[in-house]
Amino acid sequence: MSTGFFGDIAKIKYEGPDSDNPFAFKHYNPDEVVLGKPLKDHLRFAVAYWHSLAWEGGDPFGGRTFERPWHDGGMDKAKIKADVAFELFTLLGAPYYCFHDADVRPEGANFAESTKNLNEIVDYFAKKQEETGMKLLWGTANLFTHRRFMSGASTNPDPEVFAYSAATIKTCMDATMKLGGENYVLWGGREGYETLLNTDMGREFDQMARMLHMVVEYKHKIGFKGAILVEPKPQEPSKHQYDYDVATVYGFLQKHGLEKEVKMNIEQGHAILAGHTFEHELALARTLGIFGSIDMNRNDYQSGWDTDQFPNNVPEMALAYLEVLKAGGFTTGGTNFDAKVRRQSIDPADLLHGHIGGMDACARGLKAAARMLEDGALQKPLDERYAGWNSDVAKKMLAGEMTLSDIAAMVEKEDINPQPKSGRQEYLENIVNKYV
Ligand code: XLS
Ligand code: NI
Ligand code: NI
Repeated sequence: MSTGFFGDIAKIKYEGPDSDNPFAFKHYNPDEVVLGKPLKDHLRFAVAYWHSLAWEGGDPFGGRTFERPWHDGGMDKAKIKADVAFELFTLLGAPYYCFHDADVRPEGANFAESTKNLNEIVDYFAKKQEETGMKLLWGTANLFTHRRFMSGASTNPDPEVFAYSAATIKTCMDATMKLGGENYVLWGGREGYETLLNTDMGREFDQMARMLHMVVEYKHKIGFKGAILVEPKPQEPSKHQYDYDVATVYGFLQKHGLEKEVKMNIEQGHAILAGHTFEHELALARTLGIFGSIDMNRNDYQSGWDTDQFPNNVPEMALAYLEVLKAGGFTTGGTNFDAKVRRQSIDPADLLHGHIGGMDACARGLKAAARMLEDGALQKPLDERYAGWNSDVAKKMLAGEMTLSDIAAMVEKEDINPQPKSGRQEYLENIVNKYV
């Protein structure tokens, strides 16, 4: 039975690029086969519960702009929210969703009551998943909104907050496991600091490492088959977020012997805030063997905060999906729209427009990436650029078979005099443009 929230809007179908129907896909045909696999299995789209269902449209200067029938309520309203959520996923043919505990259940008077509320909703979700065929891409714990977390979760100076956080993560991992979730995500919302005047950074790192070790231990204990993913972000809400970017998190994982256990959930907007491109973060994770999943959105390039807009920049997305494809594609991961409609976009239909546009843009990006890959459009020039390394002497240098002195003697004897070659950036940019 429909809630009526989306009126008479029917399931979104693919109608092709010539369609003028705003409630149709122009580029995302879920069954279209690309590189031997249907688009839906390449992209593995997920809707983020927090932005589309829980967020109320507030900003620092004003509160709620969205009037939703489930706001301000207890369990009954949480179930109405769930009904509408699964309608949204179904209309889009998502086929995945992601959530934090706090998005889906009312906060209880204490930990036990919050857990009871969560478990009741999890049972409700389980039924809805069965009815609709929707699946959980990942679950996570919100350890940043409630005031108890204002000074951090695992990195809090108060061990009681550490304990509360550990307990909450356990319940969220249980919930994720029960719903067949394919990953469990840790974004360190308030794991960072505002001022060193009140912060012992070394101690906080140790606390964070202990928590991550316990998460990994618990994953194995309960037999969770999904991936544990850390989501880097450089700033906001803390001035100095510890999980700054992929490189920083990798160093942390390696120091604590966790680099084989934990992978990355990489978000476009967070990459931009860190002063990187999205494809940089993806390429680095691929190179380090820790690529997991993506949070797809876009940041306003003029703002210094995480604007979480729906993505629409196809050339950028093509380069991002090229990295995903080079990493072998998603295994447990997927494309989670960690994106929200703007606060003036108050109609239920706007939720659909945001996702339809995002899904179409992703499909265009992925298809362009696949064609570039098939043609070796960027790989061939890259191979040419490094071709010198195929020579015997170059291989010897890399294999550690020559010392600095050997090399110096060789350069002198053979009068080696390198001549610069063009990096051809504009030529390469034109190739990308041809494919998008
Ligand atoms: C916030 C993060 C958050 C995570 C999940 O900026 O992107 O939404 O994805 O906690
Ligand atoms: Ni995110
Ligand atoms: Ni974010």
